[in-house]
Amino acid sequence: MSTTQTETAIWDIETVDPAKALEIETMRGNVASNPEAFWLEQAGRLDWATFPTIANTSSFEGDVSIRWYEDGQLNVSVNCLDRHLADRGDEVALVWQGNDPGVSRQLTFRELHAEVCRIANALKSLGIRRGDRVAIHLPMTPEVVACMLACARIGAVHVVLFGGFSPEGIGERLIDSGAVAVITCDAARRGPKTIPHKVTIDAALKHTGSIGSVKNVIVVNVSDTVVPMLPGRDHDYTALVSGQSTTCEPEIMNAEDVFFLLYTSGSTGKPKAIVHTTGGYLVWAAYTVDVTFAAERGTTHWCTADVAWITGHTFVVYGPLANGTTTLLFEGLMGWPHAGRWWEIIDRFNVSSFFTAPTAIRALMRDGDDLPRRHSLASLRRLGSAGEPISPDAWLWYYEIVGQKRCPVIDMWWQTETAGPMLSAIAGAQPLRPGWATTGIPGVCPSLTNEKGEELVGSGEAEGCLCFNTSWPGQTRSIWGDHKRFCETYFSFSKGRYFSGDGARRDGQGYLMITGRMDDVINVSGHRIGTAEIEDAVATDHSVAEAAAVGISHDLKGQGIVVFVVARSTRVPPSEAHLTKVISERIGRYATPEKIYLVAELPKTRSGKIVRRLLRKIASQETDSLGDLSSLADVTVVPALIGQVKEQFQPA
Ligand code: 6R9
Repeated sequence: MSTTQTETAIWDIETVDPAKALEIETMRGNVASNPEAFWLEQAGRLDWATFPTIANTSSFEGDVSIRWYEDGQLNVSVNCLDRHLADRGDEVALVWQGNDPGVSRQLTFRELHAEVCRIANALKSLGIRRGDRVAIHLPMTPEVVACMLACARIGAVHVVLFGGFSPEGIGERLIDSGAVAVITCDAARRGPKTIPHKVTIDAALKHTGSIGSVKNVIVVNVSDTVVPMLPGRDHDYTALVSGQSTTCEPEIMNAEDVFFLLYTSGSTGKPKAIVHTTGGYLVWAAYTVDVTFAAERGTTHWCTADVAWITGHTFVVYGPLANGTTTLLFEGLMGWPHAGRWWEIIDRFNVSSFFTAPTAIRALMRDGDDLPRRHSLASLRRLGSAGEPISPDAWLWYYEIVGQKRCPVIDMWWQTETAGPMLSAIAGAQPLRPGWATTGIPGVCPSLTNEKGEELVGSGEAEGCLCFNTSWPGQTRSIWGDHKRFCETYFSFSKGRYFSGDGARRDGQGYLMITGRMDDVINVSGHRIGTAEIEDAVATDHSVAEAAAVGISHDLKGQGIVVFVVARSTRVPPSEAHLTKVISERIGRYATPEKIYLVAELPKTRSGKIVRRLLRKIASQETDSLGDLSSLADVTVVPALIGQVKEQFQPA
């Protein structure tokens, strides 16, 4: 898949620091010999009202019950704020860079604490109580972080929703979660555009009608947009919050009380809300950020993910703040008002760890090497990537051009369901290898099974379905309101294991490479080909910025392959014949696509995942039944794409 030469080059780079390697080896040894003791020790990363005496009481059998730190009690906001007040209260907790390059704000732990208490008191004044669900529908502004923490303070369950969801999409989620309140804004700013929020919520609430349970809507003024306000239901955020007291007694939660719900992106069918609970989640957030990114005090951590994604929850909000490090929040767009915007922010705020998704890396790569080279980027120490497989090409570009060959690139594999990274290289402890999500972090037990769910035992070369044999503190407890679906989705495939839905390949050293979602497998005349395999092959060609492969039905072969390609430069686009040759040479003739479409953009969710379901429909000329588009970052991509495909389509 990746070029052997490339792999060897990086594999040989001496990144191993013997002291670090020993530290991680010791952790692995400890967790293997006494997992209870290891995980209780990790619980010591937090301040508990009642320290737990037991760690893991989970069972993957029968009615699946995942439980951690059962007799522990704590409050998340206390761990992210109060406990830092004494020794770092005046250090910056949150750096906010506004959409407008001239607007930014910094909040110390003390300031953020005061704001969180004010909001918590405001929520209580509306009758919102422990266990109530509160939907948060805000752009990347300081208020989104403060509101999440305010929910945590009073024990309310937050449900953060993407700004880009349609009214129907939001309405459905409000009904499913039983939300009693929504916190939104007038309208969000995204680059040169203003995106309506309040009117979307109004339409969503119309959609929920009498089955909806929302009693209150709180509206933050983000862009001075005049919006209709319904007396009795709608409240202006400033008027409601500013006069409140800056102290608020935290609600002491049981470790297994529900902390938040998060809807997974891009899935078809009824939306599913992944349930995370309080104690295990926060231990896991604190642990994973520290182990993978070394959360040192006084450093600034920037994860570009939207907070409405699991990566935003764990790597923007809870992980950094629980560790007492500074987290950066950026309201705007990557390339606006100029292509070097991200690099400018890194230099301006001395970002030390930077974390983004392969889709963004590919887009930055497309803009060329000059832009990052024009910036110092000297503050960077670690680079992270998650969300999709990263091609060796993009990995190397990130490493060489952004990291200047001095910052390790950490490819982390995780899911909404896992709450934090499960597979990840640990800088210094092991050699890095582009395209490989490396190994399980200490405490997780990945395994591969065949298609019948039987474990491919050992650590030798294999390819199969990625499972986990034991629970971890941040594991999802259920699907909200549908535990049966939870058991079936994750635990029925392989007895006694959590099945991730992804495929993976293992090499002789136990390194794992993600081959893509198992449902993204295309079966051409009996040959099973992962979409990622085809996309990686296409991406090795330098003319290609991005590619997405889908299967369409084919009379003879069962399925045929269609590839959508975004060229790196519109001046010298690759030819279809050339790319077809690249694919058949790298994978085999059986992988020869039926058609390659050159397109300007691919349809993506706001977390950057390519929506292949939609491409499949477009490739099959089924454009009148495209289904729910609510998770798309930009719906205008769809008609453009249909037009480009129509132009290039030649009936067989
Ligand atoms: C964090 C997040 C989960 C799915 C997951 C997998 C893909 C995530 C990856 C990766 C290859 C990585 N994925 N990280 N694939 N390499 N480093 O993305 O959560 O939105 O729930 O998506 O994303 O397919 O199953 P989520």
